[in-house]
Amino acid sequence: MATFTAEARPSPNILVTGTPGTGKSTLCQETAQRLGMQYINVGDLAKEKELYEGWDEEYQCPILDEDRIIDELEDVVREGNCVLDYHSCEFFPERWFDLIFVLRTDNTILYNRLEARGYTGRKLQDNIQCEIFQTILEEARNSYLPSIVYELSSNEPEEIDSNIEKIRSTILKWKMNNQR
Ligand code: DAT
Repeated sequence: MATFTAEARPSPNILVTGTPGTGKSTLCQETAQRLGMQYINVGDLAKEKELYEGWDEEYQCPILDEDRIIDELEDVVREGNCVLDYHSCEFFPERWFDLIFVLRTDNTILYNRLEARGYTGRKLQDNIQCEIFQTILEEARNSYLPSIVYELSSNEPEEIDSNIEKIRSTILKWKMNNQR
């Protein structure tokens, strides 16, 4: 099976990131289906393979074993054409991604979505603050070339289609610039 280096993959890898509840899974599943890409939900993968290294008492959730996640995905990502979904972005190797999309949602809308998901108290407040302070956007700009980081608004269902079109055109542009 052919493998590709970061410079040579024929189709880009994209990372869709953002605060929990901004719509990553919804957008990624639809994008993967429409654009014929491989969808990887990093949180689901960790759960499925128990890629954890402890328990966070404060947030009452497992702590991701980042090294094992990277080992697990290295070969898949090397082929290109992947769409990864995760609410953080700094621990992935920079060479994995060609394009980064950060989803953004207005606070009130996000609050309602997270409340509907059963989030309460500190967990709810912290996630809302994360969005207010643009934490994930800053993390993306600090971890990758700012020129490959795109912000996408994710408030309304109609934006799912327009965001997929934006991803499609950005991929096409990447392919034109990376033709060999
Ligand atoms: P995430 O994967 O970022 O945690 P999700 O895809 O599970 O988010 O979406 C959270 C909720 O919001 C879910 O009920 C679907 C809804 N949703 C997602 N994208 C949306 C959009 N663009 N407009 C309205 N609702 C959206």
